Amino acid sequence: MILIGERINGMFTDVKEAIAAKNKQTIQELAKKQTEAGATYLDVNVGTAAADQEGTMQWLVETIQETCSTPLCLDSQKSSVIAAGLKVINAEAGVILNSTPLNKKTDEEILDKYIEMANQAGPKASIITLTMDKNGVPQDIDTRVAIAAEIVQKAMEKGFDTQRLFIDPIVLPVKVPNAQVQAGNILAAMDQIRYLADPTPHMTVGLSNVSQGATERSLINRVFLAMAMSHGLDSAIVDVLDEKLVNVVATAEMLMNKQIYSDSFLKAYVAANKA
Ligand code: THG
Repeated sequence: MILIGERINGMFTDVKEAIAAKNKQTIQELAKKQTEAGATYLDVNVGTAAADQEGTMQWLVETIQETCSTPLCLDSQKSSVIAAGLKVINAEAGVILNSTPLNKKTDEEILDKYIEMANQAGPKASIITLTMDKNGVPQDIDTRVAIAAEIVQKAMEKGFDTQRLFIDPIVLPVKVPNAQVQAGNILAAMDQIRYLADPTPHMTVGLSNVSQGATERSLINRVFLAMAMSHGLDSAIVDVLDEKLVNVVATAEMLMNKQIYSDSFLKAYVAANKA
């Protein structure tokens, strides 16, 4: 499982305050703690408070890389913010450009631009593409799969390895009225997306979206993660500091026969992830 640590996000009060005060320590500690806990990548999202989003992205990337060599997942809806991060990043061990829709009303060619940016960033640069197009976020299974198919087709046309592609079916909060059906729709869409190409594209989700505003947040996150893994999810943006969530990942992988069973399979998983 490719775990992307969600905590360096200006949506969280401590990160927002650290950005405003240019307090490196808070950011560097979150980078180290998430790496220790098993993060494969660290998500980096400036949030909405900072006036200079591009400059803030660069400050976050530089601050993290002073203490930590875990690859980064640059998270912004604005390509200029991703581009700013890429200018200062060390992407030798990989980087994820998070994220782009297939196309937009204002920019039909947006995915092509992300493919170009990823290619410039190096052979290990990947892209998260949302199953979203100029008509917005689809609510049904078939439209999600159809958009995913177009994404895969475009990548193949451009010679972009499908293993550098992460498809995100967009998780919505289960608490939002009428959104409860979406969790099941996402699982059904993933059942088809996983067979769109060989080798299969990665699939990822912003897991904590599902429980936003709900009680029992961590329980909802953990259960949905286990369910999604059994439908082919191989990556997720998660709270890796939730130890029980990481234990769910290890257990699901063991039950799916991806990790060998031993009585110490939980410890073995974290140790293997750190190596
Ligand atoms: N897909 C992709 N990228 C994403 C998302 C996605 N990036 C952002 C987000 N969604 C994933 N990351 C988070 C991070 C935090 C929360 C949810 C998703 C979260 N935050 C608390 C809240 O809103 O209640 C903040 C709590 C606090 O202030 O302390 O839930 O879907 N590709």
